[in-house]
Amino acid sequence: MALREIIILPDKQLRLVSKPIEKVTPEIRKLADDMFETMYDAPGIGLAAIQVAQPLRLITMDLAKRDESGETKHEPRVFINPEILASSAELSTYEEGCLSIPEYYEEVERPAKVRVRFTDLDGKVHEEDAEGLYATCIQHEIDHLNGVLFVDYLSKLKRDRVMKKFEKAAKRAAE
Ligand code: GNR
Ligand code: NI
Repeated sequence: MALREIIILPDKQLRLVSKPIEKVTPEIRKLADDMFETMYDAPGIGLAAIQVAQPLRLITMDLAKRDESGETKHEPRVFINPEILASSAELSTYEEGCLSIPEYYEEVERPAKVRVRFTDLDGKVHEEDAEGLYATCIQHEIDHLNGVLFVDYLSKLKRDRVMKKFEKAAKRAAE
């Protein structure tokens, strides 16, 4: 396994539409392994391949919570070519963050429940109902596959402010 660099705003690659994965090759398995290592290291609860500069429809996620003994068991999940089949009319609000927009958090309203179809690393197709943090996270990650970021749901004022902040920081770093 290897750590990969997470790209951050204003990197234009974050706006790419990622390509479907036709076959689970050793390269795809290696990419998924590296994404887990990168995600746990960050740390984050989800990661889309484009965040490590690979425009492929691949997501890693781990929503495991600490149990009573204080230990965290890993619950690694891989989503290949995920699709949202249905979304609830009911909405829920969650304070979101993104590893590609470090140290910025804002409340986002999204459908509270979604039905999702995806393929796993064995090529098996699954359909699941997601709610709670799972629903929020899978929608946030599928947005990445379509070049959409959570700041796109904020007011223009807030979005412009955060985009400018990251553009300035990139310019300063390039000097
Ligand atoms: O680690 C993450 N936490 C998070 C919190 C609320 C809503 C979505 C997320 S996903 C984020 C990691 C990330 O940027 N995934 O793309
Ligand atoms: Ni994100």
